[in-house]
This record gives sequence, C-alpha cells and structure tokens, in this order.
Amino acid sequence: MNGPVFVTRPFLPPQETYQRYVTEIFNSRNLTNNGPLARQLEQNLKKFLGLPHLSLCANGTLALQLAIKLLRLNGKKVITTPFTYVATVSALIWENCEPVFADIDPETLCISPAQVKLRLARHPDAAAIMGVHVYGNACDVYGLDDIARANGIPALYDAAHAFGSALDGQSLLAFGAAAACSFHATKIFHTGEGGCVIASSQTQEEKINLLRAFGHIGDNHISPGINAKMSELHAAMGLSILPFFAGNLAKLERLAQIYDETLDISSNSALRRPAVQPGLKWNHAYYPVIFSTQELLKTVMDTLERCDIHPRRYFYPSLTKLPYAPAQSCPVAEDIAQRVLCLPLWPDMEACLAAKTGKLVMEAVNSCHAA
Ligand code: T4K
Repeated sequence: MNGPVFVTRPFLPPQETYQRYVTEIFNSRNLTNNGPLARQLEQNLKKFLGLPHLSLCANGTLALQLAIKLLRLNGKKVITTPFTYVATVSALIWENCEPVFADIDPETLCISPAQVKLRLARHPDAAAIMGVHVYGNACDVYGLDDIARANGIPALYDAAHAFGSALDGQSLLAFGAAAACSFHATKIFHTGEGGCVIASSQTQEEKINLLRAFGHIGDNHISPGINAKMSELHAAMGLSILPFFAGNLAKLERLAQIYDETLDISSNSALRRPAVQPGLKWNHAYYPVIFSTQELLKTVMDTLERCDIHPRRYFYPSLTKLPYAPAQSCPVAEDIAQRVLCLPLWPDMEACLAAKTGKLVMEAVNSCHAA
C-alpha cells in the first residue's frame, strides 16, 4: 500500500450502489425529515439487529444527548467511565449533568461494577449509570444492571463502538434502559455521519422520534426538541453498506488474528490485550494493545510513524484530566490511558499490512528489551 496508513479507513460500498439511491433522491426530491430511505434503513437495522425500538439520528453524540433527555437525567449526577472518547462526557456536560467517574476494570477496560458501587455510596443522589462498551467489548451489563436495579436508577450505554458485537447471542445494543450508537465514518457500520438511539419501549421510541425532530408533529407542538434527524443522503450510505457488514466483520476477525499471531502476545510480558467479556462475540472494531510502559508505547509509535503508519492513542488522556470536568481520580484508567494504542484496522486492510505493522511493533518492543 502506498501513502500513509491511518488507524482506520471508512468502508465504501460500490459507487453504483450508492448512486442508485442518489438517483432515487434526485427523482423524489426527498432530502430529509424522516424520508423513505431513512425509514427503510431504520426498518432494515431493526431486523438486522433484532431490536424493535431503534431511531436513527444525525450522529452518535446527539444520540447520547437524546438518550439522556429520554431518561430525564438533565441536571443530575451520572456515574460514568473516564476511559472513553470525549463525546461520552461532553454529551453529559452539554446536558447539564455532572459526570461522576468510576474507575475501570483493568482487564476489560470497561467501567467496573465494584467501583460504581463505591461511587454510589459517596453519591447516593446519582441518577443513572452510563457505561461505555469500549472498543466493542461489553461492559459487565448484568453486574451493572443489578446495581442499577438495587438503587432504583437506570443503566444506559454509550454503545458507539458496539454495532456487530453480540452478548449471549443478543446484539450488545439491546442492553440497558437506553443505548446510543455512532454511525460515524470511522465506525465499522457507518452512514458518513449518523447514529441511533435504542429505546426499550414503543412509547420511548416515539418520544425519541419526537425529540429528534423539534418536538412537534405538524402544528402540534408537544415538547422542546432538537434537530437530530438523519438525512436521506446519509441513510443511502447506510443502506448501501449494510449488505456488506457480515463480510466486513469476518474480514476484521481475520485481520485481528494476523495481528494476534504476529504480536505473539501470550509469550511477551511487554504487551497485552484487553480481556473480552465472557459470552461476547466481539466485533473487532479496534485493535488495542496495552504496553508495559508509556515509554514503550512511544517507542512503538515512533517506529510506526517513521514508516508512515499512524496508530492512535484511543483513549488518551483519561477524561479525569479534562479541564472542564470535576477533578476526580481513577488510577486504573489514568494508567491504562497512558499505555494503550490502537493499531490500524479496517475491513479492506491488506493482510500483509497487518503482518508488517505487527512485525514493526515487535521489532520496537524487542529493541527496547535489548537496550
Ligand atoms: N461515544 C464514543 C465512545 C465514541 O467513540 C464516539 C465517537 C462518540 C460517542 C460520538 O459519536 P459521533 O458523534 O462521532 O457519531 C474519531 C471519530 O470522529 C469519532 O466518531 C469516534 N468516536 C472517535 C473514537 O474517533 P478522531 O478525532 O480520531 O477522528 P479522525 O478524523 O482523526 O479519524 C481517524 C482516522 O480515520 C484519520 O486519521 C483518517 C481516517 N479517516 C477519518 C475520516 C473522518 C478517513 O480515512 N476518512 C474519514 O472520513 O475521532
């Protein structure tokens, strides 16, 4: 492959497939406002994922904000993880919630139920738990749901990475009082920009559909809303890509295997992989590697970047370091965030590029050990 290698490349469908939908759009002049393609994509996704209540949105951040509104969490404390993309926490703050950080499980890198319990003891007024299925790995949803139920509060999920992951045979998006997914271009299923909210009842789905479209139906103004609708051009991308998704998932699994074999993780104490939650069929949305030290991570990054390969520090720094979030300490998240690196991975990536990247990582690791 020539040119720079990025952490991911968006999958694109055959241009003529997308073009056929664009022709429909040109013929109908339906560009947005819950048009026929958005409605069709919504139905196709419900069927594909086995989820009865799914509402498309303009992006994953708005999906989170709608889920927060749906559960009436605005202005309240929400227990969440600091090991995630900033959108999880900025969505909470944007909705006037106070994020209370609970530390992560050092193995799965998802929020730790034990730490959530400790935070709830200190913040009995917390109104919800918001977990993040980091990298498409699953939170301990059963543990979190038990705690949520015992405290009479909902558990909801930022499931931005979770499309295509399944837990105990069910889409990971199905868990929680509500979940929000991202269909951003960098995600394994995408619509360019986009996302969805998964609700747990017909009434809630209708509420999301109302809120995402200004809060009115015709001349009937029901509640304050926002514009979070998905356009027909974005829906067309989703419709074009969905038929390729199962194939892409298999390609990602194969590429992850190549990395596994090249990195020889089990016999090397300098690097490890997050543990996958028991019962999870992982979507391999990302390929995170945890190095023994930040110095080693930096050496690996330098080595790769000299070869025009650009991994990403998803997620660095720990969001406990955000200048606009309340100061709190989560030592596990802060430590892991300094040592974790996501290697390039996307469905069309050549196998030889994964092998080459893995070998370069190992060369850098071995050179550090020899020094
Ligand atoms: N919650 C979580 C846990 C999330 O991870 C995210 C988003 C959200 C919520 C919010 O969902 P959205 O509102 O975004 O739907 C990227 C994405 O922009 C962001 O969607 C994603 N998470 C986050 C983990 O990663 P950056 O700053 O790394 O993006 P960027 O533009 O540097 O892209 C990474 C690489 O991908 C580039 O180096 C090149 C390649 N790329 C990217 C784009 C956009 C392409 O080849 N083509 C492209 O069009 O945030």
